[in-house]
Amino acid sequence: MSIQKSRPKKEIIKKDGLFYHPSFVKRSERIEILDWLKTIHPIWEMRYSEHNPPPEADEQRQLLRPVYWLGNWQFACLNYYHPPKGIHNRCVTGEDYPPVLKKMIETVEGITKTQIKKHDIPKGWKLNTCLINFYGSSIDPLTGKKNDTARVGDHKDFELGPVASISFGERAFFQFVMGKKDLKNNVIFEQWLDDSSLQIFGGDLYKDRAFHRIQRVENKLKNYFDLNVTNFETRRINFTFRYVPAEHIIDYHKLPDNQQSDTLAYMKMLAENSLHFRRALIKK
Ligand SMILES: O=C(O)CCC(=O)C(=O)O
Repeated sequence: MSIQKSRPKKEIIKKDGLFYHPSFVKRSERIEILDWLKTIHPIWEMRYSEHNPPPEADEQRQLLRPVYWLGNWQFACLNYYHPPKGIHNRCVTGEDYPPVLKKMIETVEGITKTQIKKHDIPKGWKLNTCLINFYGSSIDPLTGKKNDTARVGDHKDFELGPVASISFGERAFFQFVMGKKDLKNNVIFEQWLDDSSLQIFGGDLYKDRAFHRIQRVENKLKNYFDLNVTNFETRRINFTFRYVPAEHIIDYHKLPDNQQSDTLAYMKMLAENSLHFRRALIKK
């Protein structure tokens, strides 16, 4: 008798500090979100800039993927929001959530309050910041050669309180790891993130002490998203929702001159397709 191999069953996961629903997003919401995604123009950012050059251990490099931020934009060259010390001049006022996300995130905030311990949710916490990551392969415009960059190395999300993540497209293999990057067997939990799934994590272990990473994204469906990203084949999209206190979100024209100068080219790129960023550039 042959043993049939099957994919692991998609299951709801509930742990102290971690919640996962494999099919949280409704079909109609999925359609609406994917339609809205066609209206935005993600950008490629460089990690460093003129006034924030690479430290000795690093070098100037492009991020592995195009991104888009909602709520506020954390430009990579401004070093991202990093409390307790790195809180000023890092989060630039961004566009609002489209109605479908606004509504969905209210539900997610409600779920978070039932799944994450009260003392792990800061006062005033709300998921007012969203990073949209586009995973796939960059395509060399001259040769057509593809380079699969669908992964994220060990890192923490430093925004305070729980984060919530919604995924579309191919499955991603997600791990929580402890300690130094190259330690073997340091994985404390791993799981696949499915199309239309919701993952929430918070608290001392998964949010504060563990790092997390995406090891790989499957490439089985060969069904790529049709989006405004050139020379890139997108097979997974992830929305990560976080909390930044309103007092740490600043309008572009209030950034110090050096930071305005380092991000001006990105603001102009965004302004080409966004009224919000056009207005931000003319405001004095
Ligand atoms: O793509 C994912 O599921 C995780 C993304 C992530 O770790 C991040 O945006 O910080």
